[in-house]
Amino acid sequence: SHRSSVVEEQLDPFSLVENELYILASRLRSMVVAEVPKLASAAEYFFKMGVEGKRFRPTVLLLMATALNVPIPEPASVGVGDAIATELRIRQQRIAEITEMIHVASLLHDDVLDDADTRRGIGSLNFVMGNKLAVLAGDFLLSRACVALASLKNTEVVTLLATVVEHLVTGETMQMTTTSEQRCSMEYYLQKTYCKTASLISNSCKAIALLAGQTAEVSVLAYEYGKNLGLAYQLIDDVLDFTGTTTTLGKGSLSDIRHGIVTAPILYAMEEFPQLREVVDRGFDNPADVELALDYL
Ligand code: GRG
Repeated sequence: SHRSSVVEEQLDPFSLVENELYILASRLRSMVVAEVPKLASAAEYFFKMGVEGKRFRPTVLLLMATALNVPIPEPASVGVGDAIATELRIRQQRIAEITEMIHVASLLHDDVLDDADTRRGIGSLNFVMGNKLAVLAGDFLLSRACVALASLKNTEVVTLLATVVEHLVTGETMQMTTTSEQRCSMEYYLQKTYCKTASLISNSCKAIALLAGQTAEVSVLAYEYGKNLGLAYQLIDDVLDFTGTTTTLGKGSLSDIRHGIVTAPILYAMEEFPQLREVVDRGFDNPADVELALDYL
């Protein structure tokens, strides 16, 4: 019926930001243009059509902007309110772009560190162009993100997103240096996951709220929302590593456990089956231990 189609339309929040995501894609492509041809082709690699990924972060941020932007009262002269609202929204679009650039930079460096050969269903940049260009392309994206961030002229927002980069580096280091004690700790897992995944989402959500002119109190709520969403996003990603296929993941499944990385599904199974801890303690160097652990899930 007409009524149900209206309801469905209202229930599809993504349609609210579809056009802006389209604009974001082309903005990003122009923001990552480099002068030196090799660097240009490396930097643009994951901004090409068809390999942009899910665009989860920009989607969340633009929806957050939609939820928080209070309509600006129309002043006496017609159209000024609209102009202010548009300017505000453009600044928030910049945050969505910067966030996605930081995210892609971290993916490029991550694939070098992990020596991964696939990403988003195609060859990783390090696989296609080598480690050196992948590292440099990541640095280049980060630099372009910094310049875009500075142009917003909002020191609080600069601090938020610069701190995220520290968190990404910290999370990756925590993952790399996990001791056997830490491997079995849910607290360690959550701290690492905050740094690796949730910090970028939570702090960029907070930046959207601040730019919307919301109070400190509301900006903390936006932060908390982003943090919980980010943790949930990583938990689902962890489950998919066990249940997904190469086609759905864009990479091989069981990659975490094969790299000795213990994620939430194993931690929860260990709570239920304490005998699993022995297997986890051995570190999953032996493929038979991977099979053994899978039996508990
Ligand atoms: C240079 C900024 C920078 C950081 C260096 C390597 C590193 C430190 C951090 C890596 C952090 C990392 C890879 C975290 C994983 C985050 C994550 C959930 C990635 C997958 O995100 P999706 O599924 O990917 O949203 P798509 O492909 O859809 O964009």
